[in-house]
Amino acid sequence: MIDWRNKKVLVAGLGRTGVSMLAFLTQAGADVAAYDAQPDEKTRQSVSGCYQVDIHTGELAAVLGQHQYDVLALSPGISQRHEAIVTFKRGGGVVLGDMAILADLLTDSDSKIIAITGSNGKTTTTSLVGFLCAQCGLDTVVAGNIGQPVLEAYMERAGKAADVWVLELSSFQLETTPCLNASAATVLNVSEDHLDRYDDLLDYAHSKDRVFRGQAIQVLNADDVFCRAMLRHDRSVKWFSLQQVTDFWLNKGVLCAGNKPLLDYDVLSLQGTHNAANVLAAFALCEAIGLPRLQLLQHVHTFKGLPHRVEKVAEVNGVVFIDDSKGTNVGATCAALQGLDKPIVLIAGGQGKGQDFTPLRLALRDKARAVLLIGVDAHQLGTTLAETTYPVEYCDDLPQATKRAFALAHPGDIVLLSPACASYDMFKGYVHRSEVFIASVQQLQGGAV
Ligand code: UMA
Ligand code: ADP
Repeated sequence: MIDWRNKKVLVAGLGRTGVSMLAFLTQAGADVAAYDAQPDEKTRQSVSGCYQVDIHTGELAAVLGQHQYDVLALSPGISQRHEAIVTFKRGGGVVLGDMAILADLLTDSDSKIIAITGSNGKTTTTSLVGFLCAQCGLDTVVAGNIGQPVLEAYMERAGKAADVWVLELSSFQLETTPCLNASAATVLNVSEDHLDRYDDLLDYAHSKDRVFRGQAIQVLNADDVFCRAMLRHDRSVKWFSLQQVTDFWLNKGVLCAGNKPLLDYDVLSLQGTHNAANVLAAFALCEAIGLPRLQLLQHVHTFKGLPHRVEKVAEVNGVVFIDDSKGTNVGATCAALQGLDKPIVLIAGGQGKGQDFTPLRLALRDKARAVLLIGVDAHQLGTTLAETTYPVEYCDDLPQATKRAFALAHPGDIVLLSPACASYDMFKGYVHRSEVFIASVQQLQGGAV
């Protein structure tokens, strides 16, 4: 385990992750300083009040250049391809994130780690796996990209070991994790996301593949070409699929394990075939750490899906409104469209993150009643959807788009908010975007929600 005493560490980024690293590292005896490009006043005050550390701001290059740090403890929001960080590493500096620090802390413990990444379905699968582990009687911690930073969760336990850590990891977190050494790990799927931080899709997929470093049992999606390529021949593997006979697969609406039917998918509260893939992956991960199948089958029935993910929020004059504000990339929106079998008025747009929107053309074909576009990259999306058979219109904001969607929808249609984009150009986040959508639906004439 790392001895942090007398290590000179710069914690970069003072969001939730940075503050948790600061708290842990000061407690572990490191000589810590903090950096944030633009810390807000509240953070500045609470950090200097609680930890008595120097807070550097401005250019990271200048901060790293002026002081001799051994370790840069990096928040996921800061790319380690930052020139200053590349120079720091070249000079022998070590860059670690909170996941790497946790992995080090758990090195000699009996706690298991289940690690979940992928472009879409991470939070749903992480919640389901956490739920199943807890229902099966394991002392379970669910943390990571899902919300609570892992070191915050670790310190909350005050030294009490957990049976299992169920971790959601983003590609950013994996970049700063040399070896997680999970017991079981999955990459659920790979489709375009965060291309503003990667050279291309392959580069992004490589960062996801890091989740398998160590000895983890691999849970792999047989339907995804990138995931198939992640197979390590020296490992135990469990495959899942929506199309082909594998360890866990969907056969005409029935979840199966090899040639054994397990249960009908439509008895679960989850919507859409993409969520069937998440359930299959969750079974595979739980079985990989030894949970009994009978117990998993018993408990999966009581799992409710998560809000803002293909969630029906209202029906007004026969038009159903579905909130998929968490559909923040093209793959997610395509999956949401594929899982719904009514004519759809789609509301999309926001920050495109450098994605190629072309797959939406196919997903919308024969399904779209109309598409309404909002946000900073609306025109880029609109250009991709040019010369399609359905109307594509631009709206100033989400309330206007919702109103227009209702006007264009026929009774029996669905109005789907699934933006395929990040929300930060117009909203505080995807939850705020949902709130504005739901409030706009409530404004509609006769809108009993
Ligand atoms: N900052 C800089 N320089 C920069 C960028 C940011 O100094 O170049 C500073 C900001 O001023 C801010 C701080 O860094 O004060 C924010 O740090 P952060 O962006 O790493 O955010 P955290 O609050 O630590 O939250 C992070 C994850 N955020 C990101 O990856 C962007 C959260 O995932 C995660 O829940 C949390 O750690 C706990 O693990 C959010 C997310 O959007 C939900 N994730 C992306 C996704 O799911 O697609 C990857
Ligand atoms: P993440 O945490 O990876 O963003 P979520 O579970 O929050 O994933 O789901 C986000 C969106 O991704 C959902 O609203 C849905 O549109 C889509 N989605 C969920 N699971 C899958 C999957 N297995 N494959 C493709 N798309 C999915």
